[in-house]
Amino acid sequence: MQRLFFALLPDGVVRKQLRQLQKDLKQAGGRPVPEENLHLTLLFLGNVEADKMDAVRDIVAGIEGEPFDLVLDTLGGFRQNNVRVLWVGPSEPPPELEALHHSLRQQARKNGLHVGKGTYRPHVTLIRKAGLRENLPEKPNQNIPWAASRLALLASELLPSGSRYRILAETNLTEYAS
Ligand code: 2AM
Repeated sequence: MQRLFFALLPDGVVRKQLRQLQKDLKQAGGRPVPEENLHLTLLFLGNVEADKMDAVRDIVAGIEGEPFDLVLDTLGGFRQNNVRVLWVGPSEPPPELEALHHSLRQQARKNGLHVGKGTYRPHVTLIRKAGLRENLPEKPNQNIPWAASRLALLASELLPSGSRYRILAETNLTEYAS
């Protein structure tokens, strides 16, 4: 059994900007997500049994699509398992992102995986155990433009020190030849 999710992984430039944003939000306190863990979840699968692993990897291998642009321009917060989480996300998620989420969801369902019903709220978690949202700005100092192309299947291990993620499969969205 492994705890799995599909995510977009930021390139070096976006990662640096996210790091900067974490520093800009120091007043929120809490625990910044380590740089290597920064990601945007496409679909959370939760615990998946070993006999489903091949199917899940195949979903990644079968993904087709071109890179697309999104802009991280909104800060938000929510409670998760009684812990306050602070995130940055796109105020206008591009249709390609929604389409990718729905396609992954459909394929996961087809393979008998349990996917929750909640609305998809694309975001990059920046800080866990953060302070009150009211003290925080609504927008980052600078918008973060992201040409998303790197998609991965990740396994999450919950350790006392925090989560550790391992990339199990990865694919790159590439431009179609014209
Ligand atoms: P979070 O960053 O908002 O905590 C690995 O845990 C990834 O899956 C994280 O991006 C986490 O979101 C997300 N995640 C964890 N539990 C989830 C759930 N029940 N529904 C949707 N996403 C979840």
